[in-house]
Amino acid sequence: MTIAPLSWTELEKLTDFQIDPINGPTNAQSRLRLFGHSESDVRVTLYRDNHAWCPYCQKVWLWLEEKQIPYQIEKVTMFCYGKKEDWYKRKVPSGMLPAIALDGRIITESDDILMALERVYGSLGPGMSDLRVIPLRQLERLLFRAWCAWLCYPVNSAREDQRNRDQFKMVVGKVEEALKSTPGPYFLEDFSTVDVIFTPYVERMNASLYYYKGYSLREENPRFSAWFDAMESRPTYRGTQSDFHTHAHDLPPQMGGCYENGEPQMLLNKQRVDHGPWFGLPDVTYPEPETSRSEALQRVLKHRANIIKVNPADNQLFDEALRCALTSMMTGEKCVPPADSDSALRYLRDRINVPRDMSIYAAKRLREALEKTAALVGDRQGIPIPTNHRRDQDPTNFATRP
Ligand SMILES: N[C@@H](CCC(=O)N[C@@H](CS)C(=O)NCC(=O)O)C(=O)O
Repeated sequence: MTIAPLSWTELEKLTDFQIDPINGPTNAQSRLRLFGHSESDVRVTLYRDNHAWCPYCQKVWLWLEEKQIPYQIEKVTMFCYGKKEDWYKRKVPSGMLPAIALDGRIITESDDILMALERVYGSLGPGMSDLRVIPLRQLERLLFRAWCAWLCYPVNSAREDQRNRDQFKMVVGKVEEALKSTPGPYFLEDFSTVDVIFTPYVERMNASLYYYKGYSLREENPRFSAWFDAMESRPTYRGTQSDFHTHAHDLPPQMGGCYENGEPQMLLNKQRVDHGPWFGLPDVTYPEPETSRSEALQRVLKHRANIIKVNPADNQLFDEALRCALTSMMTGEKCVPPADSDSALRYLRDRINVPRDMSIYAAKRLREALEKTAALVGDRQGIPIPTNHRRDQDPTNFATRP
């Protein structure tokens, strides 16, 4: 059946999605986390990026969430998204993230931050300087370097690409061995700081190698696969988790380029991450929550004025097209958008950022609805996502610092 787009007021009635940003599960929108404590217990401020993209910020964020330390959050713009805030440069002249203020003292460098936090709050399992942890921290850096060597440099031949792949897989083999040496899915007997340290880049490796090299880290390595599954059983990790689309397009400006190898599997993977279907990609395996659609709707409703303003299409045309996509997402019925709105709908499809905007399944639902609705009127893509900056995502166009 085909139906007419619902009005904004009618759409508002279809969602009651709510989170408790202060004491509820981990999420990217929080500015204060108390875990049942009172505000006077807050001794830590975490300065992290607006887009929940920065991997070193994710490391500190996840640690604070796991330890349930009361803290507040200040969001800062990364260079590739827009202008770094002057107030932050006065605190941290390099502008680098993350930083924390601990009892008013600024600390930078994610490892130093974790060590300083350990001194005050105790460690998460064995600490950063523990003899079991140090070699695993070194292994994480080895894996990181092998990943960069494969992903971030152009090669002259398929043989060179294969050599970099072999080198990366050799280090992955070492990580698999490390994971195999304990009975459970984590690096040590129990979940610990080591898992936190591996998380940000392993998540980015999984996404970027799938997209740029046709290699599925999570599917091709049984211990990694079990580790990812175990991580996804933790609400803390779920709250910080991103999706393949976000990482595939956030990484190039930050890493100074990501290079495709053009192999058939890579081309298939890229097509799927960019154009769907997004369900079934190995970026998530836990079951979809029942609230994914109402979460996506609630997030769009909250930011709809800015979403419409930054879209290159005419505001009225896109307003109607967007309501069509949301109507279809919520009712399951086809809703034909105005003619020529296909590229505008796909512009938004390509700019949903996980977890900044919404959780991974909510984003899949919204991408799917935007794509299906766009396909009813045409096959024009949106303006391509830039690869050397992401000022199309400049936070000043969306939310401003209170
Ligand atoms: N070694 C540092 C690295 C931090 C780092 O590279 N941060 C990047 C973001 S992931 C940054 O702040 N870049 C400046 C910017 O993009 O604004 C750490 O562990 O904290």
